[in-house]
Amino acid sequence: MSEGTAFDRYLDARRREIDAALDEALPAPPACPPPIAEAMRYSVFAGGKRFRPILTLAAAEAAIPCGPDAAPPEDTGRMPALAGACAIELIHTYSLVHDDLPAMDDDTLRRGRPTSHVVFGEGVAILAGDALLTQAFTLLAGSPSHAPPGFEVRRLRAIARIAEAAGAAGMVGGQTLDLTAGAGADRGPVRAADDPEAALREVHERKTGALIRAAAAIGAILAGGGETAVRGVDAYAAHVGLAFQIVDDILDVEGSTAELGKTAGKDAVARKPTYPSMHGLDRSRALAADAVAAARDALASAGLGGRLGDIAEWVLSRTS
Ligand code: GRG
Repeated sequence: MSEGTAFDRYLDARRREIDAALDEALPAPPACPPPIAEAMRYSVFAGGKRFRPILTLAAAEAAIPCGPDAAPPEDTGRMPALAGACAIELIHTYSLVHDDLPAMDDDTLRRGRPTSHVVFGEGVAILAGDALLTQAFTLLAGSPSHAPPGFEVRRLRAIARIAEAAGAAGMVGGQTLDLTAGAGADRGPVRAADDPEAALREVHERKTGALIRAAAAIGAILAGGGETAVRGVDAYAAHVGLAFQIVDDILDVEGSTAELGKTAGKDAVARKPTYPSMHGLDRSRALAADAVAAARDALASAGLGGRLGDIAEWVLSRTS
């Protein structure tokens, strides 16, 4: 008999599905030189939680219309959503590889292993990040091979959403704010230069929140969900993204390097503004719980069910 809760088994099943699809999605020699294939695989299969791709699949499952008018099996959106989920994880992994570089956060431990540049050298680590980002769009553009009618519009919408979330308006922009913090007012937050709390929120919304929101939204889009479902999932994920980041800040204070698989306590050493540094730990925990409650409200307003509520609670209780 399998152990754990039904939700634990759900997470395990989705992880297995995602890992198998990632294995197929990564390039291998002779299509590419062995060192780049090895560096890409090293970081993708280093033991991440797969939170974002699981969110994509759960959003697809919640948004797929099912009832008397349910779409035929080949048009359920499950396979396209799996490709989207893998694309999101490839982009997330690229961002971690680049974030750890000496020019950025200069870290030596990630997902419990030496970082990519420590193992392969800085040049190959930069290229591995570049190749992971590019591979994500190769995957999105090419899958599934037999697209159902009307799917091309969904595919393009998902590609546009992911590109915006990953690029200068989203994750790259947030990382830029983080990197240049304190370098002068003209380099600071775009929307809230004179309000430290709003400025912190803006960094998080761009650096972490945008990709989490996109992960959920493209699940609903690729699955063929209606506008109410897509908007509901998007609103839900905005709150979940905030909760995820607040918990990340708390874990950086309370977690151990062994448990997190990355260097703990870095925010305080770098004197970065975080939720705990601005609000204290207790208030930060309450703010994360408020964000999860708001996420649940968004689901209820859009009439969405499935595993999305459990995923929001997982974000709150996670320890790594
Ligand atoms: C280099 C363009 C560029 C962006 C980097 C991801 C990122 C932006 C910075 C990482 C710094 C950081 C710790 C951000 C907080 C949130 C975050 C992305 C945590 C790591 O994600 P998890 O916990 O990691 O989902 P796993 O390993 O489980 O996938």
